Amino acid sequence: MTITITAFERSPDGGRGLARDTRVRWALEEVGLPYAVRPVSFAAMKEPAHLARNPFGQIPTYEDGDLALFETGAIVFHVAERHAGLLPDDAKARVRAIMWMFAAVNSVEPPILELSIARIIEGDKPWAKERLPLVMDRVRDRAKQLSAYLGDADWLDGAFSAGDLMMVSVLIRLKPSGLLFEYPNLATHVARGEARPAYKRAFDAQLALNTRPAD
Ligand code: GTB
Repeated sequence: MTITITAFERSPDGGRGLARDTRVRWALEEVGLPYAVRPVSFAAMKEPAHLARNPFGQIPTYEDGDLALFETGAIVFHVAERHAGLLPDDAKARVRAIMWMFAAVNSVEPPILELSIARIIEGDKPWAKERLPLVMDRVRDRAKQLSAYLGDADWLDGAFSAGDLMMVSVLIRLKPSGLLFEYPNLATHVARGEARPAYKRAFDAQLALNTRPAD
């Protein structure tokens, strides 16, 4: 059975790694699982066929036989649990890696998402100029804490894990605002993730989908 994921037919970033299918592709590449991609348009995402895969009408989704999943944290966890390479064998290290996956989506991603919304969607609102610095400060609070924790370590808890994969995927979204580069060790953490061959394959596949000629 081939794993099939959904991705933007045309991603707003032109397929440069910011959309969340990148992290699922990356996880699949890390463990060496082949997968197919079903591109979906913004309109198709809100139609019944896709809502049956994800009730929130979003990408990415994951299908393997009769199993259909949404939420990147759950998808990456599912892949990591079943295939070697993303979770340590030691029970305590394993649950710490899972803790970092949750930290990425639950503690670090929310303010970063707020920043993207404030810059892209609310940028032309009359109150945007007043709100943006507040949102940026909330991102800085989290980034500062994470940066202090990471210090000069290569990865969050010893060897590379799904925790790093999720955290790097979340931090990447701080690149367009430049905020990531205020924290050199976080920027290095992201660069270390991006340098992994599996990440490069995931990135290249997403870019290829978005730069293909129109049908
Ligand atoms: N919590 C969910 C998960 O982790 O799976 C969130 C999924 C989600 O936000 N999906 C977005 C989506 O489908 C795509 S990734 N949006 C369409 C909609 O809601 O109608 C968010 C995203 C989109 C585009 C860029 N970009 O181009 O820069 C970056 C991130």
